[in-house]
Formats: sequence, structure tokens, C-alpha cells
Amino acid sequence: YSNLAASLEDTITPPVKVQHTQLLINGKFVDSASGKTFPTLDPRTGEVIAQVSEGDVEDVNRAVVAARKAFDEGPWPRMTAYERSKILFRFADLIEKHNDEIAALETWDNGKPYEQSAKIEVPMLARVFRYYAGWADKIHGMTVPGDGSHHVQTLHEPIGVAGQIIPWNFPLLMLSWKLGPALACGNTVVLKTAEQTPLSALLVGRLLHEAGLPEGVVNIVSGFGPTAGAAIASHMDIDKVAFTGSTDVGKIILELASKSNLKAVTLELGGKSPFIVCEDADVDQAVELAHFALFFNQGQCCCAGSRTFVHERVYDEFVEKAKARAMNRVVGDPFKSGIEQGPQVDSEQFKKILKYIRHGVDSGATLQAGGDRLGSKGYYIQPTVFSDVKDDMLIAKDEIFGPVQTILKFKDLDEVIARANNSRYGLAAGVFTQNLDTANRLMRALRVGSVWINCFDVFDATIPFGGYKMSGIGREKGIYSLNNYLQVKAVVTAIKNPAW
Ligand code: TXE
Repeated sequence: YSNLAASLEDTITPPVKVQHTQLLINGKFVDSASGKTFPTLDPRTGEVIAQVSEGDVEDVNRAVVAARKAFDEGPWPRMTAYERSKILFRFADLIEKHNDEIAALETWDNGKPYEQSAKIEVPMLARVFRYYAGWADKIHGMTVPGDGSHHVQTLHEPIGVAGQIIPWNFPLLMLSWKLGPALACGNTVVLKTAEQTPLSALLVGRLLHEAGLPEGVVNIVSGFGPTAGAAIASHMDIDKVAFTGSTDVGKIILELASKSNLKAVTLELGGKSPFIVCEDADVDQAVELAHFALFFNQGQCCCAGSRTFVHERVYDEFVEKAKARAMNRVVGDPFKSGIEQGPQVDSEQFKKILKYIRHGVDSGATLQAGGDRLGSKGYYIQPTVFSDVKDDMLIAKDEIFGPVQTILKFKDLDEVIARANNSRYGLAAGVFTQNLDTANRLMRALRVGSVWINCFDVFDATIPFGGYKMSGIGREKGIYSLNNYLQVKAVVTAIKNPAW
């Protein structure tokens, strides 16, 4: 890796200026009540990009007052669904117009390759909002037979003020998976970005208002979890909270919601997803897909294929080739073209990953590639591969959330099903096989929210996503996500003379 490390020394100047660093409350950029700010850092260097207003309890209160007023008195839930839909379509157009600027902010704050932000994630952001813009005027209740002398109908109504707490690994996409359905259904929102990545959401928030969103409908509070985040989860005037992040914090959110006003809760939490390479696999293709499943986004994906189970017949060849592929992974300044991997998001994640790598070595797994930081500044980590991993090793049980592939050997399907399911998580799984019976069997047996067969990380806006077990509660994206933001009202009308 020595050449790569050397090329990390010259840091490219990002092609964007930071315009917004204040909180977005009631349609205006404002300072935090305390006047406090916090630095957001460039993961390539650890240097400060900008000072950002630090929201706390009082700012969340201000945001909730604005969101409440916009819901209780404002035009948003009262305008026609078609009007709401048009605003969301206009917003998607504006996202496309500002594609490169949004992408550059996302990469600067997060460290992900600019080409990934500009060609995949920001276009997907527009796609997600168009998907939900299309839903806005197609949400409606039913008529229900009832028991004879009543006319029964259901009204699908917005739930009210939604609190949304999002992470830093896909700041924009996580925002879109939550804002999209909330807005399509007519809710108002208080959204807290992750403290590592506050910048792109503020620009996108401005564009929402340029598209015609009434003031107070979306309020964006930058800030920390135990202060601003906890204030959202425990607020008495927030009707629903949606969270994406660690399982530990997911438990806190549920507890705060239950201790306050029993607000509805959806959670999208951690994972330790199996990627199963069956005996009939074309090894080259399997290696490439398994590599993508783990290393995409610097390994910082909740659904990363982080337990690579390989059938014993192809295991040795797979390990050799997986090692070679990791050694060839192009790591560097994410603003350079052709870069596959940038730095990890911050020093906390960087240290956590290096600690797990040490654990792997100490517990007897074979280090095939990587194993250390890359370069001397910023948070770059060598693409790392362990083989001979055993189920009870920490690196096979915990979410590492970094570029560390762990390869485990299996003999038969019954065994791999039991081992794949032997996890407190149940977010996703990958299956690599040409055998239809094997694919069908695994698809049913795996206790996870998404099964990708001969593919991985397919995130179309139409496909529901969420976890079994301790990976979460509820589904985002697709038609299923709408239920998270709707109340069902049953309306029963007596019929005077049912015998028509
Ligand atoms: O997550 P946190 P962190 C996993 C991953 C990672 C680990 C820790 O394994 O290494 O979590 O990352 C807010 N009340 N995932 O520390 O703390 C916080 O401000 C209310 C998986 O970054 O869960 C941020 O906005 N909110 C994951 C958000 O929660 C609180 C993505 C996520 O931060 C809070 C990220 C509190 N007490 C990390 N404490 C995924 N599922 O994709 C924190 N927050």
C-alpha cells in the first residue's frame, strides 16, 4: 500500500463552498439558542470544515413549536395532495440542478468517493423524492363491509409531527427515506442530522423551501445525540420518531418514547449480514460481489455483507482471490476520480475498526490483507481480509462498520442456515448460487429483512428495507413505509334503513 499512502498527502480542494451552517427552523436559518457551535471535520485530514450551530433542547422545542403550528394550522396537511406532490416533484428537479454541489458537500463531510455521491447517491435522492411525490395523491382509505346497518370507512390521515434522527453513513439517503414518506402523507418534521455530517442536509433543506414548502413543515436541527436527539425522542409534542443508527441507541429511543408520550417508533439498526457463497459459485464473480457487499461505502453500511460464508469446495480459491481483490482496491482522496474507498467518517469509527482488527489477529483469525491504517493523516484504513474466522470470534459477531472482510468456511446448507441465523441481528443476507432450489431454500430460511440473490445492496426506492430481530422495527421505502406516517381513522355511520 505504500504508493497509495504517499498519494494521500496532497489533499484536493473540494469544488464547493459551505453556505449553510445554522439551524433551519420555521423556514429560516437561525443560530442556536445558546449561540454554541461545533466543528464538522474533514475525514481526509481531521481538519475543521466549518463551525455549525449546535442545537440542544431549547432548539428542538423551537423546532417542534414550528412543526406543530405548521401541522395544526398551516396549509401543508390541508392543501390538496396534488399540490403537495407538485412541491416534492419541484424539489426533486432542484436536487438534480444542484447535483454536483450537494454531492461535493456529502463527500467533504463524510469521506465517500465523490463519484459515488455525484453519480449514485444524489441522483437516488431525487429518485426517492419523485417516488414519494407520486404517492402523495394516491394515499386513501377503504370502505369496509361492517356488520350490516352501518357504513364503515377508513381515513388515512397524517400522524402529526414526526421526529427523525439520522446517521452519518448515508446522510442524504437516510434523510430521503424518512422525509419522503413523512411529507407525502402530510406530516411535518423535526429532523436531526448526525453530528459528523450536518452540511448536505442544510443545503437540501434550503432547496425544499425554494420548491415551495411552507415554513415550519421541515425543521433541521444539527446537534448531538444525548442532547438534541434525546430531546426529540422524549418530546411530548412529537407524535412519531424514526431513527437509524446503532442498536444501543435504538433501545434508548424506544425507552425515551415510552417514558414520554408513547410516540410511535420505527428503528433501523445495526446488522451482521451473512453473504453465502454456495458450492456451485463462479468464484471470480462471487469474490467481486462479496467484495462489493462488504467494502462499499468504506464498509459503513448497516447491511454490509460482513460474514462471508464460503463453501469448503471453493473456499481456498475464494480466499486467495478475495485477498488479491482487497489488495487492489483503490484507496485515496475521495475527490480524485477512480477512487473506490475514501477515509472512515471520524476518529471514533477509525479507532473502533482498528481495535476490531487487533481482536481478529489476537483471536487467531488469519490476516490475509491489510490490518492497519493507511497513510499518516485522516482516517484511511487498509482494505482488510481475515480468513479462518470462527463464529464465536468478536469480529464475526459485532458490527465492525469498516473495510474488514471476515471469511468463514461451511460444509452444507443446513449448517450455514443455522450459523447465518445465529445472530442477534437480522437485517439482510446475500446468496450467491445458480441453483434455484438452493436459492429458494435460503430465501425462506434466512431470518432477515432483505435477501439479495446474486446481487447485493439493491436500494431502489420501491423496495422495502428494514430488519428482523435487533436490526429494527418497521420498514422504510416502498409502499410499506407509508404506514409509518399514517393514522387510520375508522368512521362508522349508522344507516337508518339498511334494507334498501
Ligand atoms: O451511532 P449512533 P454512532 C452503528 C455502527 C457504528 C455504531 C456507532 O456500528 O459503528 O453504530 O456509530 C444519534 N438519543 N451504526 O455512534 O450513536 C446521533 O446523534 C437520541 C449503524 O455514530 O447510534 C446520530 O444522529 N439520538 C447505523 C444517530 O443517533 C442519539 C448507522 C446515530 O448515532 C442518541 C450509524 C441519544 N441518546 C451507526 N445518541 C445504521 N443502522 O446504518 C446518539 N444519537
